[in-house]
Amino acid sequence: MTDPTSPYPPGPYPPGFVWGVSTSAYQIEGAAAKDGRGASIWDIRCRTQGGVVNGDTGDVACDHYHRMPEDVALMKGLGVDAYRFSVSWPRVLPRGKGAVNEAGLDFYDRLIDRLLEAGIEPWLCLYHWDLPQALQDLGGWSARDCAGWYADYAALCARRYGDRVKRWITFNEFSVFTLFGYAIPWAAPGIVDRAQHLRAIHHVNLAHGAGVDVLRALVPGASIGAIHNRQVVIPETDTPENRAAAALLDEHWNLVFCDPQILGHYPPQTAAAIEPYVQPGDMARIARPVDWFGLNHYGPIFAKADPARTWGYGWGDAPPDSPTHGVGWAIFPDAFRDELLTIQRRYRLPIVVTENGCGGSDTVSPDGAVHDPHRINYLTIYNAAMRDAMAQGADVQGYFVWSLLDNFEWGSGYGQRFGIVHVDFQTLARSPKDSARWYADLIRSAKAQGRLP
Ligand code: PSG
Repeated sequence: MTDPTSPYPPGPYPPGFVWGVSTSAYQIEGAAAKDGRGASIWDIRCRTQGGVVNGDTGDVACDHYHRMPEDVALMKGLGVDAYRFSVSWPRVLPRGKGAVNEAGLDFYDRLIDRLLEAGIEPWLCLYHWDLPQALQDLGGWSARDCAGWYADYAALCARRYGDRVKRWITFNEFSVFTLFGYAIPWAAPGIVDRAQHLRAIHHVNLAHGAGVDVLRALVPGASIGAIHNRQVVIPETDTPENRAAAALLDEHWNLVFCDPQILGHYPPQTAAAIEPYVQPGDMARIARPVDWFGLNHYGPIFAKADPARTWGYGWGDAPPDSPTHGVGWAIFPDAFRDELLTIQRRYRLPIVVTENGCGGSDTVSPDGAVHDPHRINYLTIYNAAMRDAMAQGADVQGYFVWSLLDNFEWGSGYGQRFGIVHVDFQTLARSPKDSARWYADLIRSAKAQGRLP
């Protein structure tokens, strides 16, 4: 159904629509011990028995640290407008605070300059999960001081890069790294503790608010966003226990960051539980105005009651008849359209889709190419769903594919490939998949349609 009053009728993408690709530091850079980089909680997680499938690590990853010029050239070939990357906190501040690492800072200078030369706008994310281990040793996000350490790190980056970088992101996927880091141990630091989980939620929210203030003060003309993963939470089967499980997971997954940051309050169940850690004035410190809402979306998630788990819920399975990704995530584009419309109505901010993509186990064919029709299909139907949402009034201003390159897929190691460019992890050779050519074509035709005759 098209809303005739919508500013974005179906058809051309709106002028200025940003097409991009996303990556994150630990997943692609490698060079983990190079040029003075400190250890992050993920370096430690990778060395913990059972932390990552296969014992894979990000020590080498895509070796982007040494192959950055080639990767920027690949992006230029795709015709993207923008590149979202993250800065590795322990690369620029090896102990998390105090002495800076000039060689680390210099790497991002070179990356930013290269991008600008190629006509690609840098979108800088300050935190994509790689907390310096030295700060974890002081309590990490469950320590209230961590918000201050984060603000100092944000100020360092703002002063260094703010002359060239205008698009800033405080955090990537707050709920994934807090829930999986502190309650369901699928990510670093792998702690299982309700109180530490609640404290981490609140302190990360405080860090976000402090980060927004720092960026506003130090970067003239900054456009600041935060990135939220949101997926509708569906009870695996419709029982009262599973409904209760889904309601609490919905708070932890979809609401405990967006609501305080944008609406100024915690959702009901969390508000009661988190109260002991909230000090007077905190809610105002958290709810600092941002310029746009970053959405990472893949598919719906399913919840079931699981009394053995920290919060009494666990991950359920997608219905047996539903199509899934290689990673097992349900393919359900209507939920993406609905999510965009929900965000528009609830938070009233411009939206940028900062991640959307499809995992699998792509291989190089005898003809030397990587054929990934499943990914092209996924991206096609998700783009159509996004345009539907735009036609119905969602103010979507950009779209970034996750990911430019196959990379270190956290706890799944290198087995799950999300790239539109294939990486051979033996030789580190890059080869664009069919989906890369498809994406370049989409960008070209979207821009051509947007042009006046
Ligand atoms: C996203 C969504 C779910 C779990 C993990 C992520 N989910 O729906 O259960 S992580 C997210 C992240 C990026 C990853 C990418 C693919 O920001 O670093 O590589 O998605 O997992």
